[in-house]
Amino acid sequence: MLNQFYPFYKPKLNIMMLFTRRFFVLSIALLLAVTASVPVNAQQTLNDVKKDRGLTDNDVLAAAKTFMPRGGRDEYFGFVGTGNSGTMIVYGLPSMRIYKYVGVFSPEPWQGYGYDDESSLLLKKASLDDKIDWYGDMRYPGFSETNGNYDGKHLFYSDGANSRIAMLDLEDFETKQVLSHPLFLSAFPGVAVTPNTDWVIQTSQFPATWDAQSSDLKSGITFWNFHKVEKTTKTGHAGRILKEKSITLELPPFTLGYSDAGKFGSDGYMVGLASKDGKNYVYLVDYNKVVGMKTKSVSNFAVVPFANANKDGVVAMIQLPAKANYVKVTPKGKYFITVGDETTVFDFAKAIKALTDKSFNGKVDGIPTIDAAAVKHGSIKLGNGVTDIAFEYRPNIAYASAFNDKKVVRWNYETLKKEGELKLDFKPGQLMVPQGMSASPHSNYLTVVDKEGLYKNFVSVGPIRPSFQHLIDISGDKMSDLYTMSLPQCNMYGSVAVLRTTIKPIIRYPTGTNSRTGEISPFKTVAGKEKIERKGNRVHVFGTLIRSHITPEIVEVNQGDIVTFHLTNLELAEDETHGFTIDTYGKHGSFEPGKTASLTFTADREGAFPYYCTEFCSALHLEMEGILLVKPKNWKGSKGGEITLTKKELAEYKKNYEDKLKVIAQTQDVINGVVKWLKENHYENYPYVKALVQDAVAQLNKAATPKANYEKFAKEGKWKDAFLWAEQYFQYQVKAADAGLRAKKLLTEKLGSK
Ligand SMILES: [Cu+2]
Repeated sequence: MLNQFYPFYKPKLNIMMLFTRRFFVLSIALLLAVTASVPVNAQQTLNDVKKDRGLTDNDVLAAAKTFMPRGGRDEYFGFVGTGNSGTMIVYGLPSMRIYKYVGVFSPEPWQGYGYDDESSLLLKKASLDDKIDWYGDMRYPGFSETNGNYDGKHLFYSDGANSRIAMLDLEDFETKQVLSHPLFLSAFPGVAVTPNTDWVIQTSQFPATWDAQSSDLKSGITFWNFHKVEKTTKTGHAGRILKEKSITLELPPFTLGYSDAGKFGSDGYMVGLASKDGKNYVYLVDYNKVVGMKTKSVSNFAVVPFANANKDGVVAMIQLPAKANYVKVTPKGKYFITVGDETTVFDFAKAIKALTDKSFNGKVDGIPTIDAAAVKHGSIKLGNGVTDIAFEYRPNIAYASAFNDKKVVRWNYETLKKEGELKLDFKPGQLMVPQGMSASPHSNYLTVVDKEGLYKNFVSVGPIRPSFQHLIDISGDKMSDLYTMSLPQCNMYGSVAVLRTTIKPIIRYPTGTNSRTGEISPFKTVAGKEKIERKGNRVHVFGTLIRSHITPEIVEVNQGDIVTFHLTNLELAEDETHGFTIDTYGKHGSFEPGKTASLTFTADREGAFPYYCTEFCSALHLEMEGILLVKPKNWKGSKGGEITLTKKELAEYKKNYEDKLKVIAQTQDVINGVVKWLKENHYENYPYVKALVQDAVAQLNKAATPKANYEKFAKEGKWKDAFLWAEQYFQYQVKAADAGLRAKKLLTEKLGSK
């Protein structure tokens, strides 16, 4: 019908629909044929496999320790920042399976992050020039805490390259906030979180100017104020960083490094690394005092001037004998440990007392210094090239990675004695024990970063290689290297992990949710309310997505119109995400069940542009398509009117129509049979089956209009139109039958498993 009015539109919809189903059947057949042609070994015993593959008992033991049987669940969720990629990897321990990449500082097309309007706005707001920064430098994540323990709610990241801070909600594993730092041009790519997540601490890295008015180089520590329950939304708690309540402590120009917050007895204090003129320090800050001090506004941000803070003795430096890579606070807050070839354990209480009593022995760049010897618990040489430490659940036990010695050392920071070591065949870097930076380190596992990926058993994938990390079993006296995980698109540094059961992710959004705000979108659209609104050259399409249909199927606009597709995924079922793209228009969205998102673009090219679902969602997934018709500028339309069909053509259409009615009747019999069976077996008692049946009914409800149309055109003797509408009706019927049959299959399984 359309091609009569738009000669530039090539009709493909109905023909394609028939073709794609055949194609689907064909590909399944091909797949089966290929599978069948793979040579299959005879039944093997474990010993056969060991012999065939040259595996030792230790190899098999290591495999058994990390193997996740079907239906099994990992004990921990691990989170790794990908460095320059600006995304985060979610993986499981001990299986080391990657579950998800989440866009944080960079656009990520799979979830439409930085592509749909909602997430583009979030990223644009955090950019200095209203453009999206296309990369990041994210190294050390911070977990939200309650009483010093990871509470599984939020993750925080600092972007060292573009001075941004991000907050993720683990309810749906999405980024909710990205803020641009108003003062720092250079930020350290890690954060520290205080024991109740009142403050997320981000420091500057290289000294820089803060505003155009001043050429003074400065450094600083920002205490981002975090509210756990900023607003109650449909989906839950929705904590937020509040910029207007955040404070920066101004410092003289030092290069700042890794920092950590005190706990329990040292709660209210933080420590961090600083260096200047070849000298190395650990600094101590009484932040409870800082956040209560008088501030001045710089670039609309509250700043505590250094002069004020120094006068009140809230900051001090302790000089270190050599460069340190990290400073970490022990789980119960008793010590802070600076990590390097000389690893030094400082007594937190003594350091606090020295700061409070102003027991200083000098000054560096105006900052008072505390004598290291007076506040030191002791120091230990753990190896050559000591890079990092991690704490575990046994009291006072920590691990250290000795890069040059290729070993991990187990040691006691109370007694300052080594307790064991594991020789490795690679140079170990950063370390992580699940919940290791919280008050309750948990696990029998230690992960070790390997930057080099040079081992004999890795295939070469070109000059740039993935990052690697090893999983080490630390449960017994004898440690063992269990598994090597590759992390693609990642230059890995630090990571965190938490007990999986601490995190309670949602399954679907309440229908119409803007996932970035947690609120119901004003563009939410429900079934039957789909519409296209036009005001001048501004076009809003309010559409819906449900297996296996995109409504509306045809959108007509004029060249130059500004068009927004507001789409809502109506699925009630689990894991029924639909993707959406318009061919060659550079737009992609991901629509998880219940989500509403918008895609805006200027329709600047004329033609017929198919749009379709990009996420495989059912056997009829390929039929989730429609077409955007962009009418050329100055298009006047054709002369119009029905093209006259010859008698023979008309007779052919009549026959096609009548044949189609027979197929429709047969399909209806199938549907009726399925419905009868489902009712007899009380499908309504099984929520997931019930959701599938609701989806099927929704498809059938859509079929009322095509039915009225084909009956009307048949009465008028317009057999071509009658046939095309009957075909349309059949499409809905097939989709309903598909959902119904899946419901039947699922219910059969459920009944069988009883
Ligand atoms: Cu789909």
